[in-house]
Amino acid sequence: MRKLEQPVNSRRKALKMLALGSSTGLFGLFSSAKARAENYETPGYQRGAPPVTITKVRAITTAPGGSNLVIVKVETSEPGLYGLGCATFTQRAAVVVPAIDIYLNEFCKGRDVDNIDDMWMSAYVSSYWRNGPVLNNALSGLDQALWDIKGKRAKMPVYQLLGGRSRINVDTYIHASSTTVEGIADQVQKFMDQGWRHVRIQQGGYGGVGAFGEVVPDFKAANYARKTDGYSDQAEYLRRVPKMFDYVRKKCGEKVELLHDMHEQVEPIQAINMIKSLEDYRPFFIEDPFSPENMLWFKQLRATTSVPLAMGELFNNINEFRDPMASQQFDFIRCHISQIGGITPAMKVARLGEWYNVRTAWHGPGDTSPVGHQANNHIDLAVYNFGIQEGQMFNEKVQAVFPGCPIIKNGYFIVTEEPGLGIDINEKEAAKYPIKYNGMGTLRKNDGGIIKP
Ligand code: GCO
Ligand code: MG
Repeated sequence: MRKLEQPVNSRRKALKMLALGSSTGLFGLFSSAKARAENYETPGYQRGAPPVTITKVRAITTAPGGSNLVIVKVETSEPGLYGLGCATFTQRAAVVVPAIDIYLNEFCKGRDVDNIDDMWMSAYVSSYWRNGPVLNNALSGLDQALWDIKGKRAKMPVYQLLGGRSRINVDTYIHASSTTVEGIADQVQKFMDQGWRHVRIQQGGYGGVGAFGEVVPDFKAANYARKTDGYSDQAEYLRRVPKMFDYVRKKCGEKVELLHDMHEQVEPIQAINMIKSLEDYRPFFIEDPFSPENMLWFKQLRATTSVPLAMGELFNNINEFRDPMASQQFDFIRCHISQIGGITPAMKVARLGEWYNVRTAWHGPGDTSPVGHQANNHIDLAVYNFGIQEGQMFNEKVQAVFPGCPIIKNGYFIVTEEPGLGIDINEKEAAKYPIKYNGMGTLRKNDGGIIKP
């Protein structure tokens, strides 16, 4: 069959069509991207108003209650509008400051305040290496401050942005600690009379430090290690805890919920045996039976006893607790929410817990700042699977530094309807209490071996 010669002009026409096709294709491509961009409407409340941007991210340190606190202040392009967040890593407070003042400030300047999750994730990966206590705390300060700003702009308390109220207020537990069981029982009774339903009982410091008489351990007699190092008689501690529960239950009755923090200070197998021996005293929860390095032991603990367990103030990242939560190896998640990066990740942890009946019991002693406590409280008020909140009473100095400090009434942290996190900072007052450069004390066994604090 004879091949048809293509007339020149038809080839030209074909080439023209081809070019036209591809340019329209290209035009289509660009126009579709442009068209897609056009679908992203400037939100109504922004139309006509330039987006509110971050002008400065800076750290404020203070220690009015004795604990080193780090607060992040995010200043914005809207006059008078700023947000506060907690970045408190009390044992290394000074190293969190440059992560905020140098890196986060540079990273955030000029950016829109509204896109919190995007800001969180972009800042989180911007260091490439991530998931550590210093950078997570800095990130938390930024994150909480952005939620504070969004609440102020929406003229709503943050809990409303997190889904609204799920309960009247935030039930708390308070600490009863004394070197004698009589002293502990008196405090428990006092707190019950003041309206608390949940009380944590500790004899002496963690691991019973200072409660078992003046004992000179062998390592001190041998002048080994520093004079300031502490000593814990683990065996004595393990014998005393059941006796403490027994005495307090007999003195204060069956109704009060009793909690205890083991602070991961004994060998895992010892912890399992001791917790089993507490079943009859119905603890509300036993906290930190193991250190985060010993998560594998939870399987055996779970198989040994049904005493409720709480874990997690030392957790920094999802890899440490996602699977143990999903396999229900403990009942309460105790994250120090600035240690995991703030409200944004804490809400994700709470939601994860909901599906596995793991309730929240966020870390909240004196080295969570009042701003951090407000962040805890707003989450606690909103999420379904709230368990209990560690309570803290703030002295006058702290209240003077932090106007809007959360208060406890009848055992409840009261969350107000103030916009944002409902708390402020008086920087002049804060400057009166400079932070100190101290870490956690060192604790040793009789022979001088280190005990994880
Ligand atoms: C708790 C904690 C604290 C920590 C302290 C460390 O349950 O409240 O265990 O007491 O030891 O926050 O700085
Ligand atoms: Mg604890």
